[in-house]
Amino acid sequence: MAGPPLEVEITRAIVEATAEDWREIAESDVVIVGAGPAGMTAARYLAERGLRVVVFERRLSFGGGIGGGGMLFHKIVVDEKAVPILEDFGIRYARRGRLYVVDAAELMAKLAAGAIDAGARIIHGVQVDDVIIRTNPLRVVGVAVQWSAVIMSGLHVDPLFVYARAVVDATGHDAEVLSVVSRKVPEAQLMVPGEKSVYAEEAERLVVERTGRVLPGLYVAGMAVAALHNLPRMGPIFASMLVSGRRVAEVIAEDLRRGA
Ligand code: 48F
Repeated sequence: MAGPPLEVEITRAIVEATAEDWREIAESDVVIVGAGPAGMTAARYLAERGLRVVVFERRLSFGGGIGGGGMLFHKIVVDEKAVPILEDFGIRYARRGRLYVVDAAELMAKLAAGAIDAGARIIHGVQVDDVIIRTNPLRVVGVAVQWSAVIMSGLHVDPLFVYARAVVDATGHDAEVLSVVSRKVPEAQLMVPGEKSVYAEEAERLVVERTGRVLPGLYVAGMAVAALHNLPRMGPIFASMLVSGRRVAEVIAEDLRRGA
């Protein structure tokens, strides 16, 4: 018995399965913006706590700044504070003095696999271009999302909305979500001055220290922390990105548990 043509089945399978996912994504526990090292690390540690986690990544790839390695050399480094995280994800490393060298492609692939295997969804080609707020008291309760392709085309197309109990800005150097809030939500009194010049050791320490909640419902991890607090940059040492991702997951899990 002939069923529908294969082309019809292809379309139905993709559209129906996507719609099923998006029905759940629309009401998530945590939205993470950016599938760089901080975002993917956070996704894994949140998802493994049983939270419904979605990562929106505007590109069609994982890893953010990992892929470029150090000046396109295909290795990055971490220091010892990231070793337990590398172990959790099964990422191999080789010691060199006080540093550990990691293959950039392996880091990208295994961070993504770890997040997905823990239950997080990573959605590519989608850009977060606004937040959803509630006032009195002020709280971020989700994000507005749009296809990257639509934004690149310059067409005027309204976004869709994703509700979340926590939103994480893990967008890297430009702190895009925080920048939107600083521009469009004056009552948040948020300034995003941008990062300082290189001071690797201080940057590594301070990014982890300042990771956490920005406003009720809004959190920051990774290089966006440096942009928010005018911290120095550190270049291709990635330990603080991973530790910041794990740290923001701990803070969010605790806040959600307390209902904060
Ligand atoms: O830039 P990115 O890797 O941020 P990160 O996790 O790590 C920073 C390091 O890579 C490196 C460094 C430290 O060693 O200096 O730069 O803090 O990853 C950010 C991801 O977010 C995506 C972007 O494409 C990238 O993959 N992104 C940025 N803005 C948006 C976004 C947006 N508005 N919506 C969706 N994705």
